[in-house]
Amino acid sequence: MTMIKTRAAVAWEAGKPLSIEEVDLMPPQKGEVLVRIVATGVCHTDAYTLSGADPEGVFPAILGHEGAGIVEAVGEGVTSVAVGDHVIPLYTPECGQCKFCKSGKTNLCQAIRATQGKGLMPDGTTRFFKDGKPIFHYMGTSTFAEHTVVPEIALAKISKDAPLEKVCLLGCGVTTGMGAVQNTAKVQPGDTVAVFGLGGIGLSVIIGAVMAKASRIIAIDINEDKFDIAKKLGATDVVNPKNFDKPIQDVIVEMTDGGVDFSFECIGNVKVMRSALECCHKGWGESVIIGVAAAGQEISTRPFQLVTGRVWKGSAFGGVKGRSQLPGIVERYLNGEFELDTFITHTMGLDDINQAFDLMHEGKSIRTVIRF
Ligand code: NAD
Ligand code: AHE
Ligand code: ZN
Ligand code: ZN
Repeated sequence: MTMIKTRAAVAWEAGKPLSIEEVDLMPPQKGEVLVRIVATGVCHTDAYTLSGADPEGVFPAILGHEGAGIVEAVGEGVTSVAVGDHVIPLYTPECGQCKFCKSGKTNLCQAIRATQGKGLMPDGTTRFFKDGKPIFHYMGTSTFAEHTVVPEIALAKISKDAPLEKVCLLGCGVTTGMGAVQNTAKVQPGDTVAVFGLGGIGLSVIIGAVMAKASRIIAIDINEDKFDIAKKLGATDVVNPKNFDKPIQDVIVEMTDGGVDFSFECIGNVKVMRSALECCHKGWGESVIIGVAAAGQEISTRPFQLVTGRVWKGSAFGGVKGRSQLPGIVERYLNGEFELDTFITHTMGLDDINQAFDLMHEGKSIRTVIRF
């Protein structure tokens, strides 16, 4: 098999719009798979990396990590997926062999994390080229391309009944929010929850909290346009911190007779991370950081907050082990246990992808799905 031509949105440099162009893609090498991407969501993390704030951001690169597609070819030695299989690329792979996978304590497989963070395939090279010059991969997935090459261990094989233009959102946003509630926090029936930031991630925390039968779900955002959708998904209270002349943590502590059982930061703002911790109940409240903050940003609080029983945690991809657990989450979607349509506020072609970033920055979209 020779190089194929494919269409991709190339991030040539930080802070610049993506450029839609034809690029060359090498065939999948040993342990790799060629996937035709059918649809991809646009997550805030793509915008974060494009902004230049990501210490692992390398350019030129093909961004995108919330996709779904169909296997078109497999490299030597690939046995777990075959041509025609429907797959979701995983930025958190699952090798099953590394210390992290074997620990049973984390989903953070480290088998290929070092090369992935440098925008390279596990052998230290790229598959994408333009005029003979390499273009970096992103999060091991690069879903802003009609075709991409992904390591076998970074593919979840899913049901062919699942609509790829919807379940692509399970490649990041929805799985992350739901999983943070179910796997990281382990919210129990009757627990109270506060969610900071009502984008794709925060709204997915809400659906996770509803599924966990939380008794109260307080949704917080400075953009009140997000409140209707939060209530539709099951938020019991909506709060705009700008409407108060005291810290938002004090407001929530008063609303909940001492604080919530669990809070989730879904913005990437270190000041809000502090509020999210400090609105937790003394003695047992737990706060989960999901938002990604730029290099150089640091969190702070009085250690007394932790001494007196609050717990600070973080969650990546909702603690979900992609290969073994994501197919089951797709089945739960197909069984009607949760919906995805409400998240998809916009759908467009790859040519318009910069508009998807604009809509996100303007606070007008939850998720834009790019359909190839
Ligand atoms: P988004 O831009 O769609 O949503 C962010 C929301 O936060 C918006 O509604 C915005 O109005 C709100 N907001 C901004 N500043 C605020 C403030 N000061 N107080 C209250 N609300 C505020 O983003 P998203 O795609 O939902 O992603 C959210 C965050 O989660 C990002 O930092 C992203 O990088 C991160 N993320 C992390 C993981 C993970 O695995 N840990 C996965 C996906 C996304
Ligand atoms: N390169 C970034 C890492 C940002 C980050 O924390 N990424 C999340 C996923 S965000 C998906 O939208 C993650 O999975 N982290 C675990 C990991 O190993 O990267 C930075 O800021 O350095
Ligand atoms: Zn994401
Ligand atoms: Zn592993």
